[in-house]
Amino acid sequence: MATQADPHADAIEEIFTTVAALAPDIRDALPGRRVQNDETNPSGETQLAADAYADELFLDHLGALDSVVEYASEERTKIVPTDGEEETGLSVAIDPLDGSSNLKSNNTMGTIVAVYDAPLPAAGSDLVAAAYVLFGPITTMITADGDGVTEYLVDDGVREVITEDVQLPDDPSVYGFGGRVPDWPDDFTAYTEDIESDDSMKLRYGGAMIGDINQVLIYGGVFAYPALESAPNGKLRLQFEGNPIGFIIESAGGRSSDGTQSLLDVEPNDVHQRVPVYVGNDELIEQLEAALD
Ligand code: FDP
Repeated sequence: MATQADPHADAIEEIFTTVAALAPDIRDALPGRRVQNDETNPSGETQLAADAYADELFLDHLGALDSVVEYASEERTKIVPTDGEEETGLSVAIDPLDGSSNLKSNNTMGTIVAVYDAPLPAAGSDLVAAAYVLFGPITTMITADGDGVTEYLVDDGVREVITEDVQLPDDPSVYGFGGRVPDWPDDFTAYTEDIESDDSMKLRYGGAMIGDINQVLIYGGVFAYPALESAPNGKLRLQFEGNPIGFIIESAGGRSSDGTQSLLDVEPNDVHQRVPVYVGNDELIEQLEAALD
């Protein structure tokens, strides 16, 4: 995994500060933007007015930073070159509103940010930082900069540290698996039955990856959006979801996998490519890779 290179420390801080500062704007914009746009996103999913609004807002603000040379978003087809410093600039890939189908039912959603020291599409090993904002009952932000994972409260757009050096607890207790159960491959189904038969584990699935990931980070456990019979690469996207979440979970002492290798080792070939995502406590992902072998 990449570690934070000193030359990028200020740039990473500037990107994190910008993302946190926009959180109140995003939250304030949600009530009037729960309706569907006439558009679909590049993955063919229905786009809400809130998705499009958040994407424009992040492009305007992150694209204006000297430290950013490329902006890519789950909501737009093409990578946008920005006016940052060619020599030192970083590439930002963002899921502006992960889990936005939860907006209608007023459940958790979030923003995911991946910061790569390479042109997009980039490998997880090119990540220098990743973060997410969680719009739950309160707004929190998790950051990983190669030097540890930190949880913040975001109050009025400003970060206040809640927990430094966040680590997955050693005694995992939650699991959440996406996709329709009849669409799961048999080997994955067998794995889920093993997890379910462990009476220390509880099902917690909210349908917004970022909320489900945060539970794994706080309580320990396993999250999967698996390869499906109908979609062997699953649903989630490598640049915007798999890589940054893999980076954060591995930075917090856990493990990530696409079924056979770390998500951070998956070869990038397209900015919107999908990847099966399995993350959680080390032993649970080891058990999963053995089950899928
Ligand atoms: P959404 O479509 O609401 O944006 O990546 C997209 C995502 O949500 C994830 O946040 C979530 O884990 C997954 O899709 C949910 O998919 P299912 O509806 O298939 O459960």
